[in-house]
Order: sequence, then C-alpha cells, then structure tokens
Amino acid sequence: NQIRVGIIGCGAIGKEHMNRLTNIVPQTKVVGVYDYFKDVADEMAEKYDAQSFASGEELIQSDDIDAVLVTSTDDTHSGYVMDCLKKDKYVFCEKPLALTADECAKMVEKEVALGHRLIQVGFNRRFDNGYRGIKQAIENGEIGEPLMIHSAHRNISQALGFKTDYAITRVAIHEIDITRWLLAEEYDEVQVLKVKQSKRTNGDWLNPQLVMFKTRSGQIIDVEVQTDGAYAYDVQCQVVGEDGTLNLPDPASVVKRTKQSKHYQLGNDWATRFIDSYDTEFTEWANSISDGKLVGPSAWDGYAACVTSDALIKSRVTGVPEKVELITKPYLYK
Ligand code: ISE
Repeated sequence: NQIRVGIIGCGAIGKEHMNRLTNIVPQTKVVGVYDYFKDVADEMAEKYDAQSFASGEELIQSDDIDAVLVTSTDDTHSGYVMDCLKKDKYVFCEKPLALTADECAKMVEKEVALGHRLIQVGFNRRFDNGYRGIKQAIENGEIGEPLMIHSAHRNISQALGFKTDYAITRVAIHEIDITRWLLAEEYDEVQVLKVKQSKRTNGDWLNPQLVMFKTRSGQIIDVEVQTDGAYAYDVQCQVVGEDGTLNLPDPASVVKRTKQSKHYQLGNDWATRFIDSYDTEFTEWANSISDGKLVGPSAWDGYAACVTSDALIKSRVTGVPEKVELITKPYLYK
C-alpha cells in the first residue's frame, strides 16, 4: 500500500519533492496539492494526476491523504503543522519548523500529549553519505573526543526578497542542526562575529557572516556563511578530534588532468549538491511511516534549531555571545 501524500506549497522545493515522491520513492504517491497560486497548483495536479485543493486546511482534513508535506513559505509552516497534529496525521515540514521557538514548543507539547511522533523536519544533511561517514567515525571513537569543527556554507545566489536574518534561519540552520547531530550535544551559547564585508553581494544584507556555537561540553564550532557571491555552492566541514580530523568529502566528479593542471567541477546549488540526501531522506521517511515509528529529525530538533537561530539573531545585534536556553527534553525524543 502506497502512502498517499498531499503537498502544500508548489514552489521550487515543492516541485522537486513532488517529482521525488512520484518517480524516486516507490512507497509514496502524490495525490493532492495546494498552492497559494491556484494556477500553479492546478498545473501540478494535472501533471501528477492529483487533486488540487482549495486550501491547505482542506487538504489536511481529507481522508484521502495519509501524510502531508509542507513546502510553503516559512511563515505558514506552523499553522499547517499544528493542523496536522490536531488531525493526528504525519507531517513532513521543510525547515524552519516555525518562525518562533514558542510555536515549535507548542508542537512539542502537542506531540507529547498525543504520545507519538508525527512531525519530521527537513534537515536533509543528516541523510548525506559524507555527514553520515563523519558521524560513524566519531561514534567509533576514530578521532578520540571531537574538540572543534570548522565549517563553511557558501552560496552563489539567493532568491529575491532575501534578508540578513535568512543567513541564519535558512542557511546556517543546516549547520545548527548537523553539528548538534554529529556531536550529540546541545549548545550553551552562540554568537555572530562581524567580519569584513564582500563586494560580491547582490542585496543589502550582511555577507559574509561568521557564526560561532559553543556546546555544553565546550566544543567550539565556526561557520563561515556566504549567502551569495561565492565561487560555487560549496559546503565544508572539518571535525578536529584529539586523535585526528574528519573532512566532509566533495561530491564525486570526474577529475580532469589537462594543460598541466588538475581540475574537477563543483556544483552551483543545494538541489544538485545534496540530491542523494533528499532521495534518502524521503525513502527513509516513507519506510518509517510504514513501520509506524518516525526516526528522522524531530519537532525537538526543529525547536532546538529555532531557539539557536533566535539567539544568533540577537547576538548579531548585541555583539556578544547569547545563551541557548531549552525547555527540558521530553522522553518522547530521547
Ligand atoms: C536553502 O533554503 C537551503 O536549504 C540551502 O541548503 C542553502 O544553502 C540555501 O542558501 C538556502 O536558501
């Protein structure tokens, strides 16, 4: 029996996932769509032989939909996710889970009251083979105790309407999550450090931003965030341990030796750089629904990421490290 998925939000990532759930993941079928722009939803409905719903709420209420995928604008995530919880329906929500940590805390509270997980958050990097290799090596004790992480997140461009805060809530949020996951630690405090600005910036936002996290055990993580103007879409991560280091590999690409040089191509955007991780993410999501037990990034992870984002945005203004204060982690997420 295929899982009947309804998609709310038919923008760039919604379309990517629609294709993925139809053509890559055998366990899922897209049967319903909704978009703020009705003609876009109708077009997708026709392409995928799905029903076009008049509203996201109606899609969520439909008995023909087993699970909902939320890929609409960030400000609408929390309302749709809450509606799914009220209906006791699985919901996969792209990051960020909500605009505020309070909204995420309410979702956590609701799931705990229900007694089972329904939410998975789209932190796709946890499904990337490179990051998984790093985590495995850390858990095997191959580099001893991890002491620090140097990372970089470089983008060529951003969609129209980008704002300085998005460098945290849409871009560095990936490092906020992947680092907590790799180190299995929560943060103590975080900071944004002002650095010299690049002339290769297309908008009126700060670029680059240097973002720092300190974990509760004292590990320090630096993340260089270039929101636009970079030479490629390039993501780097080096974990420094007591006994060695671990580096995130670049995606496989032909190595060309010619004209006395050695060369290989880097990607231009996240969709191609992390394509395999997205495929694995949805395959494993579908498997876990079939097994009746979600195991991917949870509402708790979405909540912790939002609290951290809030503290970073505050730090950019205050100029000093800001504390990351979390509620007690409920048993459901342990
Ligand atoms: C986008 O939302 C992402 O998720 C990408 O990973 C990030 O690199 C990009 O800057 C964001 O806009």
